[in-house]
Amino acid sequence: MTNSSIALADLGWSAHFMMQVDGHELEQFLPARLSQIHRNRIEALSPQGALTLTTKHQDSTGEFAVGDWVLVNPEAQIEHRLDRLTLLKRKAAGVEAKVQYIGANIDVLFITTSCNKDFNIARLERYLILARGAGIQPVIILTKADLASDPQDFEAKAQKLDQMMPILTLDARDTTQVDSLLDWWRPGQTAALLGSSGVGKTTLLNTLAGVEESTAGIREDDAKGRHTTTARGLYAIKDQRWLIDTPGMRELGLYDAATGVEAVFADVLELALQCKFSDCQHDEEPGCAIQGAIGTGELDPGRLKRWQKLEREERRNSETIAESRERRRKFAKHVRSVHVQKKILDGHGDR
Ligand SMILES: Nc1nc2c(ncn2[C@@H]2O[C@H](COP(=O)(O)OP(=O)(O)OP(=O)(O)O)[C@@H](O)[C@H]2O)c(=O)[nH]1
Ligand SMILES: [Mg+2]
Repeated sequence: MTNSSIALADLGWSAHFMMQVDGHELEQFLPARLSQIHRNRIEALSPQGALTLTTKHQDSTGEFAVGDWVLVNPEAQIEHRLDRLTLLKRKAAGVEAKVQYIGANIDVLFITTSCNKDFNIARLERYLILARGAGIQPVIILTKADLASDPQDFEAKAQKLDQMMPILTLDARDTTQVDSLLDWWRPGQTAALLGSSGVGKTTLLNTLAGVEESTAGIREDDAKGRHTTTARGLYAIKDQRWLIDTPGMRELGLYDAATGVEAVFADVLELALQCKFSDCQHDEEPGCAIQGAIGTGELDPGRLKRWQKLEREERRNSETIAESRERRRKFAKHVRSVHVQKKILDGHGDR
């Protein structure tokens, strides 16, 4: 093995990426992993050290995600992005129907919340849908256990979502406790931290990596953070592990998440299959297995409501994003045809 191939493996390079590149390309281009995306430039890590890249032609930096593998040409431009193993995406915050990439080529998602007012089952379900939909192993991290009188209560509530779910309850500043994250994340793998502002994502990164990314105190009354981290970034952790820190999320809009919803609400879906009518609305129809399970206390009525809400939202977001993509595509086609017509009228057209 050459030095550079060792460095590539250290960065998380694997057979999945190697198979996409031929020898000729490797002579011409340098593989690199994106570590920060800005409006006009992209930071990356490579066997030749840190690089600042630009995109080719009209490619927007928004097409790329932290964690992506790319081939870089000698002009320090991104020649080509390699197919991703996994991609975390959401509906961008705000009214516009757009997709936002959270990170790519992630193996483990550390869904982070605190043992305080930030803890919210509906929000945890959303994060789990995101992870399951993307085929990424979720691990729930409950921080600030040192400040709570009843951290086990929070843990028990989270465990109800899935009996098999790994849950780590800890003080994010304590190195020994935080080392338990390493059990879920092998060398060469990439994990990402997701959660609201102030829950301790950057504190976990600092404790794990020994780096000093800035953190800040939260408001005491509602436990809300101050949005200290402003950009997603990929960082090296011990033994060739990689960690993506993200800014706190105010909202997590679902997009293209139908399989995630199905996986997280498998218990409800299984009951729905047993309803007498295939188009049962789980309201007051006779023979409704879901209402039956609510009646016996087997199913929490809140969970039915959350499932119905998420299903509606997922469908609406996916439809509006598909529609606005189609609108943009038609508009771009129109602009191109106007451009061609103008060229012909000006006498510059192909003859
Ligand atoms: N006591 C205690 N304090 C913690 C713990 N985790 C984080 N904190 C504190 O909580 C505050 C917010 O932590 P950050 O790491 O900045 O939170 P964040 O999730 O990165 O927030 P954003 O960057 O805004 O998304 C800091 O003052 C941390 O020291 C914990 O487990 N116990
Ligand atoms: Mg932070």
